[in-house]
Amino acid sequence: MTKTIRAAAIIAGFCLLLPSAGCRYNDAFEPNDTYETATPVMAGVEILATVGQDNPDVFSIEAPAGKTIIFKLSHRGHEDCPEFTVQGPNETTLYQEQHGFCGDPPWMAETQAKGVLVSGKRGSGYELRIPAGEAGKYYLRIQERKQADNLFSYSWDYSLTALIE
Ligand SMILES: [Ca+2]
Repeated sequence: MTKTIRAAAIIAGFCLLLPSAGCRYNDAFEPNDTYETATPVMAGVEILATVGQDNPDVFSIEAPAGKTIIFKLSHRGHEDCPEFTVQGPNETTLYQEQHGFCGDPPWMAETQAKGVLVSGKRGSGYELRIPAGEAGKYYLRIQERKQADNLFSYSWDYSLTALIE
């Protein structure tokens, strides 16, 4: 075992024991916590990312009018507890889930524009289908839900693929 591999293994072990150390939160797309700093995604290109509590991830995609944007997310590890928000052009909220704890199922929508379809559940991935009423930028915001009793911040490793059909 080389020194580098040994050091990486020690850090990985430390992160498992102490997730609050922040090591879970490093993905290639930070900072992307706000709509202004959203990570642009290309249709059909898979993104591998990690969202942490108090560290939301925002992605944007350009869509022409009349198409449907499909966000597909799948579980890759850690705590699968996402809360989704979708915003369209002109800061229109098209979908917003109720805030709550991870253990508060079912996660109901607070806002759901006409034609928006959301399916999936913990462990099996999620799919959000968003009709693009007008051309422009659409945003997906992912927030990790809290647990009622967690001492340390949780995070979720996921993959995201956006499609335009
Ligand atoms: Ca983030």
